[in-house]
Amino acid sequence: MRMVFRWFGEGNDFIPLEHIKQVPGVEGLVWALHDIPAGEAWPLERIKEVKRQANQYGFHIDVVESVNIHEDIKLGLPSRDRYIENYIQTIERLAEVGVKVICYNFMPVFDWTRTDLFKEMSDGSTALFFENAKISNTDPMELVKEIAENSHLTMPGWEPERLKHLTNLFRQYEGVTEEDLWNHLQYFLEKIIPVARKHDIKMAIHPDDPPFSVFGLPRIMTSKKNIERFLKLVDDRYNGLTLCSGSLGANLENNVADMVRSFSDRIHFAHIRNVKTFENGDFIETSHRSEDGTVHILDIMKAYHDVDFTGYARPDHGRHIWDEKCRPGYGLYDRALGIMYLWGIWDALNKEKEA
Ligand SMILES: [Mn+2]
Repeated sequence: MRMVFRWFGEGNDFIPLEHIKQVPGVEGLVWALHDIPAGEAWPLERIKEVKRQANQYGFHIDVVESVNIHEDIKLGLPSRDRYIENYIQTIERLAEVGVKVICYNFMPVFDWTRTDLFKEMSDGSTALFFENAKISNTDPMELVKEIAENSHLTMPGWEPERLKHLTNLFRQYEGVTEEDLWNHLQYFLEKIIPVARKHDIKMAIHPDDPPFSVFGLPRIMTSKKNIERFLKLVDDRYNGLTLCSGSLGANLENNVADMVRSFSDRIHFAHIRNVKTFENGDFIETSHRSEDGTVHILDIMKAYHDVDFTGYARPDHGRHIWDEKCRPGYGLYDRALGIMYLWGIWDALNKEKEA
């Protein structure tokens, strides 16, 4: 397991690299050029600049999250070929600086959805929260406004420029079924995966967050059965997964530890976090500790250990604790605590194996 830490870039993250350096066992930064709109090729000079910044602190930049996919690709419009060309160019440039894994997702319109970014918990900490009933009663425009006003910094997947056209986007998705989305994903993969293979970059799709339809939009990366189907669309190791325990875990029917064992040779990036799911479909993000949520982090780590996982892993999100001013879900403190929990399990399992 190679521990990495998401960092949103110079001037775009509250956390200095000096502080990330002090978290035990973090070897690399998970990064992206968040200001480049989806569909445009990333400039090589900008990529190299991030590499220089990271290398100064001894971090590698092996993992990129995310190179976002233009909506026209997801919609299967004729203009998609131009955006796929740009995507290929970005892959080639990332290969030039030694990037190994690209995380991306194929969710229509929204990267992820929550109804409350700072929901207070009983201990006074706050965390990202999803309230089912609120989603059914909220106009997506309202939610976008709320998120934009409360997130402190621009959130990936919720860029104001793109979401200005929300009404239009929703109209474009009218009549687009899950089967259509599968077809559009396959079209994309058939163009991209040979390029990724040639450059030794593993493509790692992130599951849908949450793993069910929101605002009536189609969603497909939601379950074990659907992940199996995904892996067969292009049956190549370079067509792989970012297995996110918190996203998949928001549906209690998903057994993430079982998925780790089933898909181990295709998991290139592990997102590890816990959520507490309620019977009415609501869920809140919790600490990493197994007993704080409904996702069995301990079982999941045991599964990764049993399959000799050598890929990259990061604590996915954290709560907001100790009055930290931070991006929702991306404070330093709770993610650092999460890392220590993950290392604690991992080291104990290593010791057990040696004995
Ligand atoms: Mn994730």
